Amino acid sequence: MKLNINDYLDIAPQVKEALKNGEPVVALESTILSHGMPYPQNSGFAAEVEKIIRAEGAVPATMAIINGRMKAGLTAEELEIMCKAENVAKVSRRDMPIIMATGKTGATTVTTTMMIAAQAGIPFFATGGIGGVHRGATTTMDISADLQELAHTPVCVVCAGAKMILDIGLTLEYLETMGVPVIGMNTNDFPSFYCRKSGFGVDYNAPTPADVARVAKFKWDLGFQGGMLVGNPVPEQYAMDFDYMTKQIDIALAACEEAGIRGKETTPFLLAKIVELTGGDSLATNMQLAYNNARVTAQIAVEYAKL
Ligand code: PSU
Ligand code: MN
Repeated sequence: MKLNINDYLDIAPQVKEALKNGEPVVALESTILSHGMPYPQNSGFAAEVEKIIRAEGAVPATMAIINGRMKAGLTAEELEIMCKAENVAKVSRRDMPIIMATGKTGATTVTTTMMIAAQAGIPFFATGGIGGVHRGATTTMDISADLQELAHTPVCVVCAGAKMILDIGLTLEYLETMGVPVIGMNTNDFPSFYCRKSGFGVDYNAPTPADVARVAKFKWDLGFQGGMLVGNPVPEQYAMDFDYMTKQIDIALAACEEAGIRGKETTPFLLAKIVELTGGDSLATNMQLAYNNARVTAQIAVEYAKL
Protein backbone atom coordinates (compact mmCIF):
# COMPACT_ATOMS: atom_id res chain seq x y z
CA MET A 1 0.00 0.00 0.00
CA LYS A 2 1.37 3.41 -0.94
CA LEU A 3 1.64 5.95 1.87
CA ASN A 4 -0.70 8.91 1.61
CA ILE A 5 0.85 11.25 4.16
CA ASN A 6 -2.34 13.35 4.26
CA ASP A 7 -4.00 10.45 6.09
CA TYR A 8 -1.70 11.20 9.04
CA LEU A 9 -0.43 14.78 8.71
CA ASP A 10 -2.23 18.15 8.70
CA ILE A 11 -0.21 21.02 7.26
CA ALA A 12 -1.62 24.45 8.20
CA PRO A 13 -2.96 26.38 5.17
CA GLN A 14 -0.37 29.17 5.37
CA VAL A 15 2.48 26.66 5.67
CA LYS A 16 1.14 24.64 2.74
CA GLU A 17 0.89 27.77 0.59
CA ALA A 18 4.48 28.84 1.43
CA LEU A 19 5.84 25.35 0.67
CA LYS A 20 3.97 25.24 -2.63
CA ASN A 21 5.55 28.56 -3.66
CA GLY A 22 9.06 27.65 -2.45
CA GLU A 23 8.91 30.32 0.25
CA PRO A 24 10.85 30.04 3.52
CA VAL A 25 9.29 28.12 6.41
CA VAL A 26 10.75 27.57 9.91
CA ALA A 27 9.83 24.51 11.98
CA LEU A 28 9.43 24.86 15.76
CA GLU A 29 9.10 22.20 18.47
CA SER A 30 6.40 21.91 21.14
CA THR A 31 8.28 20.08 23.92
CA ILE A 32 10.03 23.37 24.70
CA LEU A 33 6.49 24.69 25.42
CA SER A 34 4.87 21.70 27.16
CA HIS A 35 7.84 20.34 29.11
CA GLY A 36 10.51 23.04 28.92
CA MET A 37 8.86 26.22 30.23
CA PRO A 38 6.16 26.99 32.82
CA TYR A 39 2.63 28.22 31.97
CA PRO A 40 1.68 31.01 31.27
CA GLN A 41 5.14 32.34 30.33
CA ASN A 42 5.34 29.72 27.56
CA SER A 43 2.16 31.12 26.02
CA GLY A 44 3.60 34.60 25.48
CA PHE A 45 6.83 33.00 24.31
CA ALA A 46 5.08 30.87 21.65
CA ALA A 47 3.34 33.90 20.15
CA GLU A 48 6.51 36.02 20.16
CA VAL A 49 8.64 33.35 18.43
CA GLU A 50 6.12 33.09 15.60
CA LYS A 51 6.01 36.89 15.30
CA ILE A 52 9.82 37.11 15.01
CA ILE A 53 9.86 34.52 12.21
CA ARG A 54 7.15 36.35 10.26
CA ALA A 55 9.01 39.66 10.67
CA GLU A 56 12.00 38.07 8.85
CA GLY A 57 9.76 37.04 5.95
CA ALA A 58 9.32 33.34 6.80
CA VAL A 59 6.33 31.28 7.94
CA PRO A 60 6.45 29.52 11.34
CA ALA A 61 5.31 25.90 11.66
CA THR A 62 5.10 24.58 15.22
CA MET A 63 4.90 20.78 15.26
CA ALA A 64 2.79 18.58 17.57
CA ILE A 65 0.62 15.47 17.68
CA ILE A 66 -3.00 16.44 18.40
CA ASN A 67 -5.65 13.74 18.85
CA GLY A 68 -3.42 11.26 17.04
CA ARG A 69 -2.63 13.45 14.02
CA MET A 70 0.71 15.01 13.12
CA LYS A 71 0.45 18.80 12.81
CA ALA A 72 2.80 21.13 10.93
CA GLY A 73 1.66 24.62 11.94
CA LEU A 74 -0.67 25.23 14.88
CA THR A 75 -3.57 27.64 15.38
CA ALA A 76 -3.54 29.95 18.44
CA GLU A 77 -5.96 27.51 20.16
CA GLU A 78 -3.69 24.54 19.45
CA LEU A 79 -0.65 26.44 20.73
CA GLU A 80 -2.56 27.10 23.95
CA ILE A 81 -3.26 23.36 24.34
CA MET A 82 0.47 22.65 24.08
CA CYS A 83 1.29 25.44 26.58
CA LYS A 84 -1.29 24.32 29.17
CA ALA A 85 0.15 20.82 28.73
CA GLU A 86 -2.68 18.91 30.44
CA ASN A 87 -2.38 15.26 29.39
CA VAL A 88 0.25 16.18 26.82
CA ALA A 89 2.89 13.48 26.44
CA LYS A 90 6.53 14.06 25.54
CA VAL A 91 6.85 12.28 22.19
CA SER A 92 10.13 10.89 20.93
CA ARG A 93 10.60 8.61 17.89
CA ARG A 94 9.74 5.43 19.82
CA ASP A 95 6.49 7.00 21.18
CA MET A 96 5.20 8.36 17.88
CA PRO A 97 3.25 5.33 16.52
CA ILE A 98 1.76 4.63 19.96
CA ILE A 99 0.55 8.20 20.56
CA MET A 100 -0.90 8.35 17.04
CA ALA A 101 -2.56 4.92 17.12
CA THR A 102 -4.21 5.71 20.45
CA GLY A 103 -5.40 9.15 19.32
CA LYS A 104 -3.50 11.02 22.03
CA THR A 105 -1.94 14.48 22.16
CA GLY A 106 1.79 14.96 22.54
CA ALA A 107 4.54 17.52 22.32
CA THR A 108 7.31 16.94 19.78
CA THR A 109 10.96 16.94 20.84
CA VAL A 110 13.80 17.89 18.51
CA THR A 111 13.62 14.30 17.20
CA THR A 112 9.93 14.19 16.33
CA THR A 113 9.87 17.80 15.13
CA MET A 114 12.60 16.85 12.64
CA MET A 115 10.56 13.80 11.59
CA ILE A 116 7.42 15.86 10.87
CA ALA A 117 9.44 18.66 9.25
CA ALA A 118 11.03 16.14 6.89
CA GLN A 119 7.62 14.66 6.01
CA ALA A 120 6.26 18.14 5.31
CA GLY A 121 9.37 19.24 3.37
CA ILE A 122 10.64 21.89 5.81
CA PRO A 123 14.46 21.86 6.01
CA PHE A 124 15.08 24.45 8.78
CA PHE A 125 14.14 24.22 12.44
CA ALA A 126 14.74 26.60 15.37
CA THR A 127 14.91 25.31 18.93
CA GLY A 128 16.47 26.27 22.27
CA GLY A 129 18.83 23.46 23.18
CA ILE A 130 19.20 19.94 21.81
CA GLY A 131 19.34 16.72 23.74
CA GLY A 132 22.68 14.91 23.78
CA VAL A 133 24.95 12.53 25.63
CA HIS A 134 24.17 12.91 29.33
CA ARG A 135 26.92 13.20 31.89
CA GLY A 136 27.51 9.73 33.26
CA ALA A 137 26.23 8.13 30.04
CA THR A 138 29.07 5.60 30.22
CA THR A 139 27.01 3.87 32.94
CA THR A 140 23.42 5.12 32.33
CA MET A 141 23.55 4.87 28.48
CA ASP A 142 21.37 8.01 28.46
CA ILE A 143 21.93 9.42 24.98
CA SER A 144 19.15 11.55 23.51
CA ALA A 145 17.41 10.23 20.39
CA ASP A 146 18.00 13.76 19.00
CA LEU A 147 21.52 12.71 17.98
CA GLN A 148 20.34 9.70 15.95
CA GLU A 149 17.74 11.88 14.26
CA LEU A 150 20.40 14.42 13.28
CA ALA A 151 22.34 11.53 11.77
CA HIS A 152 19.48 10.37 9.55
CA THR A 153 16.90 13.10 8.89
CA PRO A 154 17.60 15.97 6.45
CA VAL A 155 16.81 18.96 8.66
CA CYS A 156 19.13 21.75 9.78
CA VAL A 157 18.59 22.42 13.50
CA VAL A 158 19.56 25.81 14.95
CA CYS A 159 20.13 25.79 18.71
CA ALA A 160 21.99 27.81 21.34
CA GLY A 161 24.23 24.81 21.94
CA ALA A 162 23.73 22.15 24.56
CA LYS A 163 23.18 22.64 28.27
CA MET A 164 25.94 21.68 30.69
CA ILE A 165 23.53 19.03 32.06
CA LEU A 166 25.01 17.14 29.08
CA ASP A 167 28.54 16.01 28.37
CA ILE A 168 29.19 18.45 25.53
CA GLY A 169 32.49 16.83 24.52
CA LEU A 170 30.90 13.39 24.12
CA THR A 171 27.86 14.92 22.37
CA LEU A 172 30.17 16.44 19.74
CA GLU A 173 32.11 13.14 19.42
CA TYR A 174 28.86 11.33 18.75
CA LEU A 175 27.85 13.87 16.09
CA GLU A 176 31.24 13.50 14.42
CA THR A 177 30.86 9.72 14.27
CA MET A 178 27.36 10.14 12.79
CA GLY A 179 28.59 12.56 10.13
CA VAL A 180 26.65 15.61 11.30
CA PRO A 181 28.25 18.98 10.42
CA VAL A 182 28.37 21.25 13.49
CA ILE A 183 28.46 24.91 12.49
CA GLY A 184 29.06 27.90 14.71
CA MET A 185 27.02 31.00 13.90
CA ASN A 186 29.79 33.56 13.99
CA THR A 187 31.68 31.60 16.65
CA ASN A 188 34.59 29.15 16.84
CA ASP A 189 33.27 27.76 20.12
CA PHE A 190 30.17 25.55 20.40
CA PRO A 191 27.88 27.49 22.78
CA SER A 192 26.54 26.04 26.04
CA PHE A 193 22.98 27.41 26.02
CA TYR A 194 23.03 29.93 28.91
CA CYS A 195 26.62 30.83 28.04
CA ARG A 196 28.29 31.76 24.76
CA LYS A 197 31.13 29.26 25.09
CA SER A 198 31.64 25.63 26.09
CA GLY A 199 35.37 25.21 25.53
CA PHE A 200 34.67 22.87 22.57
CA GLY A 201 35.19 23.91 18.97
CA VAL A 202 32.87 23.75 15.94
CA ASP A 203 33.63 22.33 12.46
CA TYR A 204 33.06 25.66 10.70
CA ASN A 205 32.59 29.23 11.87
CA ALA A 206 29.92 30.59 9.49
CA PRO A 207 30.10 34.40 9.30
CA THR A 208 26.49 34.87 8.11
CA PRO A 209 23.19 32.96 7.75
CA ALA A 210 23.83 32.85 3.97
CA ASP A 211 26.98 30.79 4.61
CA VAL A 212 24.94 28.23 6.58
CA ALA A 213 22.40 28.07 3.74
CA ARG A 214 25.24 27.32 1.29
CA VAL A 215 26.52 24.40 3.37
CA ALA A 216 22.97 22.99 3.53
CA LYS A 217 22.60 23.30 -0.23
CA PHE A 218 25.87 21.48 -0.93
CA LYS A 219 25.10 18.72 1.57
CA TRP A 220 21.60 18.02 0.27
CA ASP A 221 22.31 18.64 -3.43
CA LEU A 222 24.98 15.96 -3.14
CA GLY A 223 22.47 13.58 -1.60
CA PHE A 224 24.30 13.22 1.72
CA GLN A 225 21.82 11.85 4.22
CA GLY A 226 21.09 13.38 7.61
CA GLY A 227 20.88 16.79 9.20
CA MET A 228 23.10 19.62 10.34
CA LEU A 229 23.48 21.42 13.63
CA VAL A 230 24.04 25.16 14.04
CA GLY A 231 25.20 26.56 17.39
CA ASN A 232 24.01 30.16 17.72
CA PRO A 233 25.28 31.78 20.94
CA VAL A 234 22.87 33.63 23.24
CA PRO A 235 23.24 37.43 22.75
CA GLU A 236 25.88 38.85 25.10
CA GLN A 237 23.43 40.95 27.15
CA TYR A 238 21.35 37.86 28.08
CA ALA A 239 24.21 35.41 28.70
CA MET A 240 24.65 34.04 32.23
CA ASP A 241 27.84 33.67 34.24
CA PHE A 242 29.59 30.40 33.35
CA ASP A 243 30.84 29.58 36.87
CA TYR A 244 27.49 30.43 38.48
CA MET A 245 25.59 28.21 36.02
CA THR A 246 28.08 25.35 36.39
CA LYS A 247 27.31 25.37 40.13
CA GLN A 248 23.53 25.45 39.64
CA ILE A 249 23.69 22.60 37.13
CA ASP A 250 25.73 20.47 39.54
CA ILE A 251 23.06 21.07 42.21
CA ALA A 252 20.29 20.16 39.73
CA LEU A 253 22.12 16.96 38.71
CA ALA A 254 22.52 15.95 42.35
CA ALA A 255 18.78 16.58 42.97
CA CYS A 256 17.93 14.44 39.93
CA GLU A 257 20.06 11.58 41.27
CA GLU A 258 18.56 12.00 44.73
CA ALA A 259 14.98 11.87 43.37
CA GLY A 260 15.79 8.77 41.32
CA ILE A 261 14.64 10.39 38.05
CA ARG A 262 15.34 8.30 34.93
CA GLY A 263 14.71 8.15 31.19
CA LYS A 264 12.52 10.73 29.45
CA GLU A 265 11.73 12.51 32.75
CA THR A 266 15.39 13.47 33.21
CA THR A 267 15.58 16.47 30.86
CA PRO A 268 12.25 18.09 31.95
CA PHE A 269 13.21 17.58 35.62
CA LEU A 270 16.59 19.26 35.15
CA LEU A 271 15.11 22.16 33.14
CA ALA A 272 12.49 22.90 35.84
CA LYS A 273 15.06 22.55 38.64
CA ILE A 274 17.42 25.05 37.00
CA VAL A 275 14.58 27.60 36.62
CA GLU A 276 13.82 27.14 40.33
CA LEU A 277 17.49 27.40 41.41
CA THR A 278 18.11 30.59 39.43
CA GLY A 279 14.90 32.26 40.64
CA GLY A 280 13.57 32.46 37.08
CA ASP A 281 16.66 34.18 35.64
CA SER A 282 17.44 31.14 33.51
CA LEU A 283 13.92 31.26 32.05
CA ALA A 284 14.44 34.81 30.78
CA THR A 285 17.73 33.75 29.17
CA ASN A 286 16.07 30.63 27.72
CA MET A 287 13.41 32.79 26.03
CA GLN A 288 15.89 35.31 24.65
CA LEU A 289 18.17 32.67 23.15
CA ALA A 290 15.20 30.96 21.53
CA TYR A 291 14.05 34.28 20.01
CA ASN A 292 17.54 34.77 18.67
CA ASN A 293 17.52 31.26 17.17
CA ALA A 294 14.13 31.87 15.55
CA ARG A 295 15.44 35.07 13.94
CA VAL A 296 18.63 33.48 12.62
CA THR A 297 16.83 30.36 11.36
CA ALA A 298 14.36 32.51 9.44
CA GLN A 299 17.32 34.39 7.91
CA ILE A 300 18.95 31.08 6.89
CA ALA A 301 15.67 29.85 5.35
CA VAL A 302 15.25 33.14 3.46
CA GLU A 303 18.81 32.86 2.07
CA TYR A 304 18.31 29.19 1.16
CA ALA A 305 15.17 30.05 -0.80
CA LYS A 306 17.30 32.38 -2.99
CA LEU A 307 19.87 29.70 -3.92
N1 PSU B 1 17.15 20.90 26.10
C1 PSU B 1 16.78 22.14 26.42
N2 PSU B 1 15.46 22.49 26.35
C2 PSU B 1 14.50 21.61 25.93
C3 PSU B 1 14.92 20.30 25.55
C4 PSU B 1 16.24 19.99 25.66
O1 PSU B 1 17.63 22.93 26.80
O2 PSU B 1 13.31 21.96 25.88
C5 PSU B 1 13.89 19.31 25.05
C6 PSU B 1 13.92 19.22 23.52
O3 PSU B 1 12.61 18.97 23.05
C7 PSU B 1 14.80 18.01 23.26
C8 PSU B 1 14.38 17.12 24.40
O4 PSU B 1 14.58 17.39 22.01
O5 PSU B 1 14.23 18.00 25.52
C9 PSU B 1 15.41 16.05 24.69
O6 PSU B 1 14.88 15.15 25.61
P1 PSU B 1 15.73 13.84 25.98
O7 PSU B 1 16.95 14.34 26.67
O8 PSU B 1 14.80 13.04 26.86
O9 PSU B 1 16.04 13.19 24.66
MN1 MN C 1 17.39 10.50 27.62
